[in-house]
Amino acid sequence: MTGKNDLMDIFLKDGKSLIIAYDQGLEHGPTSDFDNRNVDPAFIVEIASKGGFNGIALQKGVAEKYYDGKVPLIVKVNGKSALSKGEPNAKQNCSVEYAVSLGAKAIGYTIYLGSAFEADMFKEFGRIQEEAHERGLAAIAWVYPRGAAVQNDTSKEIVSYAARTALELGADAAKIKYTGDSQSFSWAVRSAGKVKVFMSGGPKASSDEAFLAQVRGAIDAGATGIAVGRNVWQHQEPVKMAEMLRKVVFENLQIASARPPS
Ligand code: FBP
Repeated sequence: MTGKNDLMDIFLKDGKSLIIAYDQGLEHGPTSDFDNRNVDPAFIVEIASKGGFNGIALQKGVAEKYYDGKVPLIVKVNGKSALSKGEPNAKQNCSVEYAVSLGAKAIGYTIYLGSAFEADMFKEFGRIQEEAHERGLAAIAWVYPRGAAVQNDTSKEIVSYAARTALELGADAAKIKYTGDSQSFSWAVRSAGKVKVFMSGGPKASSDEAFLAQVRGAIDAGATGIAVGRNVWQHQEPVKMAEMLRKVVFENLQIASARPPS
């Protein structure tokens, strides 16, 4: 019998993976994240294939209108806006069936671990995960500890708890924030067991080197890869950034060797 983990194979190359995320239009709004280039979804869809990404994560509306079928699709089936305040909650906005019709090979779902509404998200993800597996799709959980109960969402303890939650709830992959160093992140990877761990990007880093150091640390910790947005598509040369990322993730190069000579 093949394991459910095989559902992630389409997103992997030699066991590693680079995923580009572009759901920030809903999560953050077209404000400081965007400029004249990257507000256009077509720009990101093109980077996904030109940059050699192994997956692209989109909300259903963007997938409907812009997805070109060149890179395996993850449809985010829940989300929330930055305008909603208080304890975070994100409800399903796209069925698994509809995600399949758009060409999805996985669904993405955000769980705000620690939120007053975590039980609702656990329940909804549980149903969606089962349906996704029945239809041959992987279930990727964005597990973001958040809400009044969470003091530090990048501490070793909290990020590891996020990783473990993904395993306990049946995710095939977990997208989690970086803890800041490789050693502590390795405990999160260990806690995730057979769940594939992807490092989330966060706001654009101060330099290429600073971002590559995070990626290097995550890979050294045993992560399968990264699932990032702004650090790629806000970059002046996104395809060049993707090339540097491929060198770290797939060729296992150190930062100095991954960067082009200046
Ligand atoms: P970035 O690499 O741009 O941080 O994107 C990763 C991501 O998980 C997106 O998929 C999502 O829109 C965003 O972060 C959510 O960010 P947050 O909830 O932390 O503001």
